[in-house]
Amino acid sequence: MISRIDLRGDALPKGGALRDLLPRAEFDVEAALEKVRPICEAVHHRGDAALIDYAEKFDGVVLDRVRVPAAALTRALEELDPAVRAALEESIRRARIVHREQRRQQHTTQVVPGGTVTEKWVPVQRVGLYAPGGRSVYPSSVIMNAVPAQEAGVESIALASPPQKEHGGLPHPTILAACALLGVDEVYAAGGAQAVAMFAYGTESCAPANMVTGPGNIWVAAAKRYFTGRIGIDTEAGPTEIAVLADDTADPAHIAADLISQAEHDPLAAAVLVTDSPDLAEAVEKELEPQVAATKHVEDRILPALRGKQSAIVLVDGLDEGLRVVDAYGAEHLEIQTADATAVAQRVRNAGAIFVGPWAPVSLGDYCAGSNHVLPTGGCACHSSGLSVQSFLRGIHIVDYTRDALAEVAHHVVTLAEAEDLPAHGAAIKARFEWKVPPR
Ligand code: HSO
Ligand code: ZN
Repeated sequence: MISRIDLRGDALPKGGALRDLLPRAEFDVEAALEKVRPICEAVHHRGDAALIDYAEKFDGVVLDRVRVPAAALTRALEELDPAVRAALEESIRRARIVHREQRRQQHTTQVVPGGTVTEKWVPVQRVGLYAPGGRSVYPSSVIMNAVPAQEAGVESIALASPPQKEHGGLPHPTILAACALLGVDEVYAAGGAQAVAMFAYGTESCAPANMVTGPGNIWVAAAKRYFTGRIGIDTEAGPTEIAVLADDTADPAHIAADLISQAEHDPLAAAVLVTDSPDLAEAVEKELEPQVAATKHVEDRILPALRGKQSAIVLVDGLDEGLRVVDAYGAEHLEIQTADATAVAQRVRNAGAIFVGPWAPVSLGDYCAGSNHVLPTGGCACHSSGLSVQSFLRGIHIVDYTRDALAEVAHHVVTLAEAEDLPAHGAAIKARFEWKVPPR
């Protein structure tokens, strides 16, 4: 059901070649870009009318407007299953606790007497959040996007989610209910690339946003790439990934369950086990069969995900080699199921989020750990972080120097300007002192 990659002995390459040996899904955002371009242009030129046309074409619904009326949010919350409501509220509460602590204080550094640089943190003014529909209706992702934006102090937050035929052209009711719980009251029934374009350009009913975040399919990822540079984005968000680094102390039933839990998202989802224990590898493989047989979404998602070239059990000689492998892979989610997992987690360099020991499965992080579940995929964990308050803040340097403080360093500025053949830069300094500052 899942392939094996044996990297024991000399099979473990040195340096960058290791990354090429590791399994990864193909997610060709570049190819999708071609299809997305005309959609974005149509929204640019025709605004709401284009959104309404695409709702009919892609979602099969005829909308008379894209903005969701406030009454629909209230109704969705009233009709929400109380147990789901309580779970969402707990998820929100925990996410707020963690994200509130991420807020940054303004900081002033005195570089020299009379010369300071202050870093001031300013929230992005308006953010568009995207929540997918269809296969992945995740109110939890609304929480993971809205909470950091709110805790960062973003003034204006809007959300878009595809209109659903079976819900009278409104986004899915649990998405609406999550918005109501979060206090996000500006909601649009728009999906895919056209929703990203709505936020990027603005339309008659939706003001343009400075930034768009949230998971989505390949069209959403392609639209984010299309608008990069014009608006801010979080990440392009490819199919989800779980990697587990485990030794012979781990419970194979837990590992199998956790691998399946992320395979359940998508046929392109990746489930990777890295272990130095051939016995554990065998036991996990044995566990997969009955556990897969006992669950849902088997044929359409779990089996293709586990059988796909993006998933594998990777055998290594020991923990050090295992760490090299997981660092080269840079998983979105990494579980450490080894002896002294806390210490091992500290040695990991590349991962979107790390889940330590037997009692912190990825599912906990998906909903209720307090951590964020919008995380870098496709190896982007090697250079990027998951969504946080920081994602919605800009650090602005405020440079404040007195005459004496500028005078002290003026000759260096002029020298560097001359070295770069930019005499006007130097002249801007000289003009202030009638150039009496002696060149040192
Ligand atoms: N594991 C997904 C997030 C999610 N799981 C939403 C359940 N619902 C990507 O981190
Ligand atoms: Zn998940």
